[in-house]
Amino acid sequence: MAAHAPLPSSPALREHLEAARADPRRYLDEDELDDTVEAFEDSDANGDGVVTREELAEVMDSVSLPDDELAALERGLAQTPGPGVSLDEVLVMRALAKLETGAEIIRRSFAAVDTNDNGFIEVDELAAFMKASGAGDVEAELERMLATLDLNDDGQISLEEFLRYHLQTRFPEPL
Ligand SMILES: [Ca+2]
Ligand SMILES: [Ca+2]
Repeated sequence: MAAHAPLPSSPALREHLEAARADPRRYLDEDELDDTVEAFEDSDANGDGVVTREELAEVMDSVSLPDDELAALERGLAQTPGPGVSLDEVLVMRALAKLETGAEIIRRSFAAVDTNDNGFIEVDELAAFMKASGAGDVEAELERMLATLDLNDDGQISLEEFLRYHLQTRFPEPL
């Protein structure tokens, strides 16, 4: 059994990635949205609503774009057919990258609690984690966590359950 399957196989992540493709704005907060729009407008030298490879190369000589914004523009150019990318396409790339980064952080948090590395957070692992993080009433906390995260009621938390919960709570306008 693949204890830590690659993230793209997660149905929860896939659902969010699809939702982000359909409506990237709900995955970006106001600052991220502003930054992406600004980087796009800075790069669109002739103002025709499309950033081409040539325009991006040119702007990079004079302006230093933030890493995330540059990555979104480059990924958009790489993955979109045609001579350039639109703002909507770049917003999708920015939202996908945010989701992928978020999912990887969630996966690492899961792995840190899954100390026997079997792909599930069992009750004793959860209890140990809560004691270490200074939870007062461990029993009550355990019950609360399991009620929230253990969707299939098998008494342990799978990576999929963990991802589903945290992706849902992490984004400004979750599904
Ligand atoms: Ca475990
Ligand atoms: Ca479960």
